[in-house]
Amino acid sequence: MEIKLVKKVLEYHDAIAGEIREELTRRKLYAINIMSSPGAGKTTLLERTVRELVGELTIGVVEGDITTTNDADRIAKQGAYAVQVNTEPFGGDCHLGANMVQSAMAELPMDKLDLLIMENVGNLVCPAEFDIGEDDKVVVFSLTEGDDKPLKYPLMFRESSVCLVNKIDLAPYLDSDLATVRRNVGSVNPEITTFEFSAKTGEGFAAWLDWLRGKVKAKQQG
Ligand SMILES: Nc1nc2c(ncn2[C@@H]2O[C@H](COP(=O)(O)OP(=O)(O)O)[C@@H](O)[C@H]2O)c(=O)[nH]1
Ligand SMILES: [Mg+2]
Repeated sequence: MEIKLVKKVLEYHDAIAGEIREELTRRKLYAINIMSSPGAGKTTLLERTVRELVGELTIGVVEGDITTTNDADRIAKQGAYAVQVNTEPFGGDCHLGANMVQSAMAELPMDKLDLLIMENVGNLVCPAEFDIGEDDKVVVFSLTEGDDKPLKYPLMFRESSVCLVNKIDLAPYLDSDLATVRRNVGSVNPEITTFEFSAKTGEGFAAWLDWLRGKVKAKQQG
């Protein structure tokens, strides 16, 4: 009986993720799901992404956090449409669910958007397990977390198409080194596309923006 119930809940979520994906296909709108542990720099890199692309692309951001509207406030200041989802009323979930994303999309001017970004709740485990209708999952991994984390939390790195290695400005002060990070990320997912940058200083950021532009264009033309 219990197993049946769990299966039904998962089927319900997957069905909604399917509806989101259909809507995005119909709109030719590219969407990414950004995941990481808390504090890896998701919002900081999104602030810079929006700031650098504003005027070129119209961006909608769904912000997931257990509580507060801090991140949506930060993103809206940079010129994107931002909606905050708080998971506290859903029992303090540690990840965004497709139902939450669908509700948030109803608050966004979907007709205007060229790019949809979902910032997941900070957690290196659970968000990787839930489909929220995105085109690509993107994992952010900062050097301050220690270079062994891809080995310890492999699912998120396996599920993601892209790994954004952040906080490279701090490399001189840390034991983590980029060569080990590259090796560990690659050993868990040899197919993953990796960009290394500092969301704070902007070093290395241009290649990520170019990749994103290419994906938006490919979906619009596809
Ligand atoms: N030195 C440095 N700090 C960063 C960088 N990116 C983010 N931070 C800092 O890391 C902290 C957490 O960033 P935030 O974007 O809120 O992380 P999130 O929880 O993943 O959204 C903040 O104090 C940021 O200023 C970076 O590239 N270099
Ligand atoms: Mg954040």
